[in-house]
Amino acid sequence: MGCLFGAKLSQVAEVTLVGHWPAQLAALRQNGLRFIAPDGRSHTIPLAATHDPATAAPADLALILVKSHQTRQAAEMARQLLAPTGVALTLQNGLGNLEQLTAVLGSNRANLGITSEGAALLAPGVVRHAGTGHTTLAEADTAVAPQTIVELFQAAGFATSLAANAEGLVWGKLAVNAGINPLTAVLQVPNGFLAENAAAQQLMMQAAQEVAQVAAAQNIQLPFEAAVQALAVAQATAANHSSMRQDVANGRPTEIGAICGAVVAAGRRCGVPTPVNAVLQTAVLQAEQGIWPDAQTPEAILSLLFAQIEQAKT
Ligand code: KPL
Repeated sequence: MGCLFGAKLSQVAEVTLVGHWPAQLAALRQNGLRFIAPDGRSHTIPLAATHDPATAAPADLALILVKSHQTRQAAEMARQLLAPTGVALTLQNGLGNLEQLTAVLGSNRANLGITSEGAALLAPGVVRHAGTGHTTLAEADTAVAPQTIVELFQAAGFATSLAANAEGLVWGKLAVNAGINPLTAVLQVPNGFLAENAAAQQLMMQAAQEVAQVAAAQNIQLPFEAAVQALAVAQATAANHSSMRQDVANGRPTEIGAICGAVVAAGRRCGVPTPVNAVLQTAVLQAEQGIWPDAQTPEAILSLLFAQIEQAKT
């Protein structure tokens, strides 16, 4: 996602990609970024890339697109590269990212949004814009006005708007991610499978619905009906491989803790049972460690998950 946003924003702003992965930094420095558009056409974009945040200072905007377990470190890097009036914006999945940015930068220098843009890194320095989506930023009283960032994103070609209900936005995206990401990771299927297979669809919608119940118990209003939206996103991104599926396939830690883990913890705090999210969390943790049996068919894995959920309810 960092490469996608960096590539498109570089048409309208000065952009530096900041990261730690040596192969990616080397490829970007040597060859630039190869950008493959949704229609399959590709071109190369020269982009500055560094591991040292100080070389990107002083920046007006730090777009935070790391995995949620790297947010704290990214916040420290943002502190080094931002101008005193610069703002960090998280478009990450999961709960708790804005809080971590705010702890380091202060509330008038951190904001959040959500995006349904899809991207896949095919190789170091090669990104595919897998599907166009919509980006929504929260209204906030920050040093750089959210509207200014909306206009920047729009100029770069991202459909972007502002919304007042920041918590609703995050919990809405959380519901979609809890519905789609763990199941695609455990079943190793593209998002569209969850819309086509009746059992998978049922489980996806139950997981999203649980998130909505936990949100409702905290008086957080979702901007849509969670289960319906999860289905709509699975259909709209049918050919995509979710970020969590890509993480499991590549042996990387996933964001399950900030997604289902955060839902289970919040559910416990407000007395809402979350057996579906709890079972999906365990299943993804097992998949991360390669314990989940690859040889099983999606149908067999789904039956097992349903049985585990029934057990978790008792
Ligand atoms: O946010 C996503 C992700 O993969 O992390 C969705 C919306 C599920 C798209 O794949």
